[in-house]
Amino acid sequence: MSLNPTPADKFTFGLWTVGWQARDPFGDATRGPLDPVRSVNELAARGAYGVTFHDDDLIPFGSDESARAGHIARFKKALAETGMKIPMATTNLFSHPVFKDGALTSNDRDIRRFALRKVMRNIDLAAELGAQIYVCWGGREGAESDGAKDAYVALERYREGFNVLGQYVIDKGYDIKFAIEPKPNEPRGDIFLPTIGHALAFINSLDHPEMVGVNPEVGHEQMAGLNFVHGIAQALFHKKLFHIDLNGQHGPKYDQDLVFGHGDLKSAFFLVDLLERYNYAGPKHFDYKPARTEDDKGVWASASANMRTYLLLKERALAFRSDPRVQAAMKDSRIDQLEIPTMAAGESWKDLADESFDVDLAGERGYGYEALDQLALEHLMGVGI
Ligand code: DIG
Ligand code: MN
Ligand code: MN
Repeated sequence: MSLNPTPADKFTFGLWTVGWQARDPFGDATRGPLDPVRSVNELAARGAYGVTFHDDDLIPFGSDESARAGHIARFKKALAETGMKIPMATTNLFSHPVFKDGALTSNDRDIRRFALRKVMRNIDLAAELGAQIYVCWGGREGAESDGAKDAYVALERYREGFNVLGQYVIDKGYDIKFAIEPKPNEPRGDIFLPTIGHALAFINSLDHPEMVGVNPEVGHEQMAGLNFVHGIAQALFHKKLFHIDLNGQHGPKYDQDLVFGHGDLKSAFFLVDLLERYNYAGPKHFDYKPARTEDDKGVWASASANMRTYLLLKERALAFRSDPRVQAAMKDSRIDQLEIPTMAAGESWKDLADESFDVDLAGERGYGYEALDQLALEHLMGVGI
């Protein structure tokens, strides 16, 4: 298996990732602005499939119509020259001070209406560039104090916003679905729809739930102390994994947006194993930040590192599952037994009565998970089989 990324691997990057100038709450930018055209060319040269963008990444906020047209034209030319795709787009509803109390859930109705106009404008551009997924990360939809926001009412406004945008896409005839990106906190003290579970429940309340899925990000679930592999399994279970943000995180702390695999590597291993086994066909999108310490050379090394790590883990996961020792260990763990329905065809609860079962004997059974986990670790470490 080749470790050189190609467009067939469907690796994509947000313009805001390699373009992050590394400004943080405690320090100024350490890198200059990055031309989106250069990002397209550099990522294409490294085997990426496409790029994604917020409206403001491509068209600086407040640009007039002619400047806007110029930015778009240059970008389109670079896409045509490289063959790079735009599978996903999204809106920046979090940088401008106008959104400091939220966008779709701001207490101020005129700001909520402005936010909807901003999203609709960029949905038009997304459709024009062929994007089929529109991500909605509500970074500012939340509060620092429970007195500031009635969360119940905020969810009503949030639902209203999604219903309006869904109707817009339907009326325009766009082939676009929405993907909600959960995050528990940062930049708000608490963000609404904080995890995959909250988002999945919320989607059921919408007018067109079939148009809305999730875009889970590795670090965001792990910031909440949750198991990302389980979260993705549930998103797949509900057929709502419309997109994914891959990166790294070292557990519950600020959002690190590390290179994919540079946080919890074992979780990344089992994530790639799950995505590949369940034939996730969407873009493998990296939403990460090159460390503030890096110069231009470091930025591009980090971009390649994301893709190389995914391919290495894919190769290791395949070796793990085809290892006869692993297959034997999984048999010992009776992993295949979980796939057998608990009830036989035609059975009902009535058939559960007076079944002979020795609870103490059953309680003595071992599952052999330690040996299986060690094999996974050794495959991850590249220990020869
Ligand atoms: C942060 O994780 C968010 C924003 O960067 C963007 O709106 C979204 C797109 O993947 N991820
Ligand atoms: Mn993040
Ligand atoms: Mn993200």
